[in-house]
Amino acid sequence: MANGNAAAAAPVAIIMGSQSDWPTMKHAAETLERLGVAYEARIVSAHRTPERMFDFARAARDLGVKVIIAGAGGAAHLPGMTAALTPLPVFGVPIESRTLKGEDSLLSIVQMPAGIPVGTLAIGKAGAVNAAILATSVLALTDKPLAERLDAFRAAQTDAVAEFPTDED
Ligand code: RP5
Repeated sequence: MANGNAAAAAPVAIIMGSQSDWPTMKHAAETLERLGVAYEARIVSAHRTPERMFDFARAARDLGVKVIIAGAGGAAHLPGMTAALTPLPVFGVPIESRTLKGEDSLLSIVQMPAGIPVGTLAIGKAGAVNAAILATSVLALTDKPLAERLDAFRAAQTDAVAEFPTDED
């Protein structure tokens, strides 16, 4: 379920540009764990480890990866470059940068030229969580037990919303 070096790749790959992205991207990992979706998380920097990015992206489909979640901040090239190297669906998570609060990350990821799509999520934790749910939705198209777990996840979320507000946190 979590990180591992199994021979066959997990269906979801979570990649990020830096260790500093993990506090955000771990929310994607935790959401996949709640949904019972196997993943592998690794640091792949478009700028600092470009060869690692090329190797990962070119091999991903043949290894059995189905969906890639890519988090990056600042001049966030990782999701777009990864999408350029593989036909797998890539969901980009803009990391909330210190200087520009993630608006730099968001615009870097979302403004892809026509022909190479990156499904771009919200800045920060919400984007990481939703990337995981979206990846699960893709996998659930061809996995009935997973579709049932996703339905249960969504129903539990609905049930957890009180109808009336209280003063308690
Ligand atoms: C990007 O640069 C990473 O995705 C990260 O969000 C940002 C800053 O990286 P560090 O300087 O913290 O390693 O490539």
